[in-house]
Amino acid sequence: MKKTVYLSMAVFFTVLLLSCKEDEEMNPTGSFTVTIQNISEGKAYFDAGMTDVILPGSNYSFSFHAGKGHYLSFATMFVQSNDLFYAPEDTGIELYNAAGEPLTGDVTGMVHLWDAGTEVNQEPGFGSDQAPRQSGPDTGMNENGNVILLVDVNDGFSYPSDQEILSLVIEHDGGTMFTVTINNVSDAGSFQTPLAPGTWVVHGEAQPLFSSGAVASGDLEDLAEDGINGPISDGLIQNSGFVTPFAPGVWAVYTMSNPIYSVGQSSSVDLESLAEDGDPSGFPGSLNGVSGVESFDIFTTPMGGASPAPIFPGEQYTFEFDAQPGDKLVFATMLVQSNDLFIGGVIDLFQNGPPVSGDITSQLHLYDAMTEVNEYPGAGINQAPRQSGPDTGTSENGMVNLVNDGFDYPAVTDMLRVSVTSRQN
Ligand SMILES: [Ca+2]
Ligand SMILES: [Ca+2]
Ligand SMILES: [Ca+2]
Ligand SMILES: [Ca+2]
Repeated sequence: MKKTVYLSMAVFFTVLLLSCKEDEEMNPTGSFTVTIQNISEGKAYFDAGMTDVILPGSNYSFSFHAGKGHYLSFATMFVQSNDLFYAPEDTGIELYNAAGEPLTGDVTGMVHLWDAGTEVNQEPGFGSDQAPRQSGPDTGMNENGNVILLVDVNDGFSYPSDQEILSLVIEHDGGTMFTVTINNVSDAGSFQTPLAPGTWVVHGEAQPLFSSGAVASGDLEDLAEDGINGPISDGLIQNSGFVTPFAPGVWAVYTMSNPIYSVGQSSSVDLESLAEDGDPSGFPGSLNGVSGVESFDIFTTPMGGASPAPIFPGEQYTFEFDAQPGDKLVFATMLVQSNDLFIGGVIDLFQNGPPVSGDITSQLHLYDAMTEVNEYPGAGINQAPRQSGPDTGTSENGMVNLVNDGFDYPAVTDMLRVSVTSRQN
């Protein structure tokens, strides 16, 4: 009986000893899942603003940046009317041709007089419900119509030609910058009218102000009947801005030096392709066998997606790996609406013992691979969405740096959220 107890105790201690030894020899590892989410607020338009009242014989100019694929729309009331306004076609004026050449010169022929369809027309310059004479805003007989070209209205009144009232001149100031001037030339003719405070917007394929043949918005009605441009402009401005996808990228777990980028060091050809063209495909080959690199892969397909693609607002990439104390994670993903910018970060995967978890976005930075000269964000002709092919643009010194090019970018924390979940093994 005694013997059995001693034997059992011996077995127990042996097992205890063995399991302790095993714990000592085996490094505690962690399993990690990283999620990179594009949290940018989607914007329908690129830029927007207001125009002032333009009296006969005067003009108003405004400037903006735009890229290939951008259009200009604007609207300004023909004041001596009930609800007429000047504007281009509902899809706007295309600012670059297919070859990427900017539109310049006198483009008055692209501007038309529209009827908002919201107030019954009276004789131009005489109607008692027209802005200069009406008792207050929104006075006049409801028309219950649609936005259509005045030439299609047939209201029986005669109107001055567009060219007798205004001219529109577009200048290209170099790079991605344009200046547009609306001239009120009605002082030279027999019918004089102010052009009311208006609105402008730079956009992609869209009908931001109205759709020809459809009912006008209440904000357009205010602009067209009363020259009230605040509500329509505020809506456009709030819905305009720089928004970017993020491209497929690369991650690595390592112990020694960052194998993907180092500030002040030359970009590798693989980093150049990642940063300029969103193409990380060179990394699996070049990271293979690098000293201190323990694991790595590229991330290419958005969660829930079927094939490699950038992540647009609301979308995310995710990847998983195991690591042990002393390991760091690095990853990089291209800011797509740029020439060669990427967001990267280095994360210590174990801090004071347990594997890290949580939101690590504050540890990320916006870097410039310095392999291609930066253009205006979201408009440059050599940036990935608009360039004629990969690796197109003017080269620069190639030494990775924090971005410092004088352009405004949203804070990293307003564009991405990167979070880590982990468990100790
Ligand atoms: Ca009307
Ligand atoms: Ca009116
Ligand atoms: Ca650059
Ligand atoms: Ca490029």
